[in-house]
Amino acid sequence: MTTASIPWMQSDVARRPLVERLHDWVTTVDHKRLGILYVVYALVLLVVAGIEAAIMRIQLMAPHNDFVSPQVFNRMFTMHGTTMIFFVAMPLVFGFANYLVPLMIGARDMAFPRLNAFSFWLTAFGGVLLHFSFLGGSGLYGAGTAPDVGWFAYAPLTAKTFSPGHSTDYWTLALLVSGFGSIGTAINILTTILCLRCPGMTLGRMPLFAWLSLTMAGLVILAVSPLSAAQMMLLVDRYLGGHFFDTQAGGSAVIWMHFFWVFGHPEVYVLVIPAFAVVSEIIPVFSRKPIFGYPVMVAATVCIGFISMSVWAHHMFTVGMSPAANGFFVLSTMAIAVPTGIKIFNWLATMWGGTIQFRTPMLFCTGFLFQFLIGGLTGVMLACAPFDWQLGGSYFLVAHFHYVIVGAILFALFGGFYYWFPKVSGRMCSETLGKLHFWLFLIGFHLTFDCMHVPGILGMPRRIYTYEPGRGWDAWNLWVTIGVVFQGLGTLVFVGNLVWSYFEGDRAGSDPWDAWTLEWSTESPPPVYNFAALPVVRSRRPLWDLKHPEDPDWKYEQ
Ligand code: HEM
Ligand SMILES: [Cu+2]
Repeated sequence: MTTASIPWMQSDVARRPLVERLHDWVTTVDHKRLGILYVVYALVLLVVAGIEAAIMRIQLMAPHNDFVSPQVFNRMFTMHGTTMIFFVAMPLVFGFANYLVPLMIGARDMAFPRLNAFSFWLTAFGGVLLHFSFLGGSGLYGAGTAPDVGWFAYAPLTAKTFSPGHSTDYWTLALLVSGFGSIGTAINILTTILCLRCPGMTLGRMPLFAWLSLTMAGLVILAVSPLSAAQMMLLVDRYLGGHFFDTQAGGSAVIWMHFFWVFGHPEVYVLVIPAFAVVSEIIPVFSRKPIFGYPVMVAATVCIGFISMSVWAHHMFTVGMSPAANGFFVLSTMAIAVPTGIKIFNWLATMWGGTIQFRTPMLFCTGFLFQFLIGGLTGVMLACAPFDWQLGGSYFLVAHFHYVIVGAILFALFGGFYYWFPKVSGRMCSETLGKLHFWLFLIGFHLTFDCMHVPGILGMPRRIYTYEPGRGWDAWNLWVTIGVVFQGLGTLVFVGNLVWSYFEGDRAGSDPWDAWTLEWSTESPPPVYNFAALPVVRSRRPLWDLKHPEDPDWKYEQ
């Protein structure tokens, strides 16, 4: 491949001054560049939030430790959780969707390119605003630096009385601003998929990735709106004398929880559905078989999307709801395991009898399957209200959600990185470094999060600053921290791999994995306009049809 075929990357590097190239990136409205911006932004904050996690884990490594002060510890877990969800996981998911959806459905860009850019910059600004809180020392603003109210910021902790100064304002404004960005992006993804598909790309022929992005976008609109409303109410309480969440004046602290979890629960599906999307593209290609049960996969996902809107109060079993309400949320939560199980079976059925190639993307997807199963099972355990009363406030819960968020979502997205990096950069990632990354991360993940279940069962609460020796927690906590070291090393290898491969990797060509979806029909990286002539599609695997005119899919589908 010549440099001339990679117009906006390599020829730029050769000719134009740095300032101009930066200017191009800052003012871009191209969905591919915005996708890259999201992902790079997320990776930077992944390192920041990872350092915050490491600080917490050093503090908890041994009993009676005083590596940081209790106040700093509270700030660390607040900043870690908030950053990871809103400024790492969400941007990663949006970055993947931004880059891939138009290419996969045969479109030249998103429906609203300028809204797309605006949304990215809102998200980016939100993260910067949140981190500026570190600079707001007591000398400058009266009190407080980084927020210390937890990523869910329960009332009345966020009231002026308990959170004087501006740390909580940074938290709420950052989420308000980035929330508007998320809603903008979701509207864009939704409109793009519904209106900009190329000729022949019916809804039933879209790659599963596009279907799942559509579901994710719908959930973002439904979930982030109540979150934004809650942030505005909080601002009214803090600045305009409102009492929405002030129990002393007739407000309700529980209503904040409802608002937060009506967002918070679907949010975890906003993150996990794109992970499903990535896995649904990778597993067929590396098993050399079409996805098993396409219509069922679509139905199960949409079903998960709907059910996930009706389970939020499983985060509130200990609030004192009526038995009937608790019962409803127990059952609806467990119901979600049914479509989820169907999806797992279908991925396995896709692998079954296939010629499986364990390249790095496939390795990460295999890790995903196994770990998502376990995380789902501890979820069903927590969905039993009496079990939740015992362990909901403990380290067991922390183990559950990290199992799904790291073990499933991050693993799938890592797989996605290795799968689509050749498309984005024109270069192959190093397999050796990729496998090293996989094994380091796998060992680190299991050391950290398997071990975390045990002190939870033994009674270790979440969000504690330190603990007494002799409760059976000590050794487990040490192992948990040792696991973090492996995950950190794995992340370094990953970032190193991306940088090295970008400059030194083998040329990828347009279709290095012999794949089937439209993004692989363009050059790597794709030209600004994506497709010189819009493709025409007759089946779910348009590239297979092109490569195998003697045995095309459209003969069999429908
Ligand atoms: C079959 C699937 C799942 C079930 C049945 C399930 C069930 C639950 C339940 C009942 C809780 C509440 C525990 C409590 O607050 O005391 C919970 C917490 C949580 N789950 Fe899951 N879960 C599932 C999958 C997931 C997935 C896929 C994710 C992430 C993408 C996730 C992330 C979380 C998080 C972040 C929390 C804790 C939030 C917090 O308190 O900070 N779960 N889960
Ligand atoms: Cu939930």
